[in-house]
Amino acid sequence: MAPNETVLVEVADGVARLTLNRPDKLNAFDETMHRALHAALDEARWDETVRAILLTGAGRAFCAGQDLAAVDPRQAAGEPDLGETLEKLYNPLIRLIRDIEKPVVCAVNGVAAGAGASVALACDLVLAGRSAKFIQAFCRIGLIPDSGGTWTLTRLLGEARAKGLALTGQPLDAETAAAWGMIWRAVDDDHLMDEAGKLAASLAAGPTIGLGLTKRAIQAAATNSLDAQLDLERDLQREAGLTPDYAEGVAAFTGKRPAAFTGRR
Ligand code: LHQ
Repeated sequence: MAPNETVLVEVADGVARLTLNRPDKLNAFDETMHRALHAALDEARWDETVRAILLTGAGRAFCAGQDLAAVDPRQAAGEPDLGETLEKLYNPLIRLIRDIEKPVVCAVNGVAAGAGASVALACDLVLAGRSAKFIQAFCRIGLIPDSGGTWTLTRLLGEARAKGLALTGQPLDAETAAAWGMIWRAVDDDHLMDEAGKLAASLAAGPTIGLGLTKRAIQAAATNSLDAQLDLERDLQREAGLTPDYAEGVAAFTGKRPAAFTGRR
């Protein structure tokens, strides 16, 4: 995977590290960065040597959402169609992150605002530096939380907190985000990339197919009845039980040794 300007890509030891790279704009999304991120995620999705993805931002922010200069109604030729921007760029990105059957870790290294917060929260395991803030900035400019924000916030936090954040735009610090169950962990800023790298590496050494099926099942639980979920678990467990990693896991357990998973079918 070749690096490009707006998203840096490094693959090592089973982890694809993708770094949003428009630090002067706090990594706000323009169309070029969107396309670069989508392409990098898609490549990591199908690359068999990649078994976990780590997403972060260059500089002092994770991502400030949409680049507002690129969608300034005063510069638009006709009426702005933000729905089209979502349909064309953001919605495919969120769907892609959720559909990749590999763990996606997000290291929130600074502010995550607007759609930047939504992208972070679409990832599977979110770590944030203690100084990072999540800002539902949409209400400050007359918009609604998008890129799955109304869905994710409501599911992770419940209606009271989702509305509190979305209607006031008040920043939420990383510690509170973790205490509220919005993210996995808050860690010291200095340790963020080290911790996130270790987490991604340990996931990359895991039973990739089983982890991917686990992701699919947990996501399906949001809309399934218990009956439907029990059926889904039966089907996915059948699939997991056929993987070499299951045989290896059991052999390692009975042999009292660490498992050497391959992540292969
Ligand atoms: C920016 C941005 C930015 C451009 C900082 N754009 N330059 C989806 C579909 C279609 C359309 C619309 O929207 C969406 C979803 C969305 O994401 S809407 C929400 C968009 N995001 C925001 O409203 C957040 C805007 N940014 C901010 O409120 C602040 O920058 C935060 C609170 C993130 C950080 O504040 P500070 O630490 O004080 O930094 P700063 O404001 O000084 O920003 C540094 C530079 O980055 C600055 O440029 P400059 O040339 O003056 O140094 C900003 O203009 C630029 N920047 N966010 N979204």
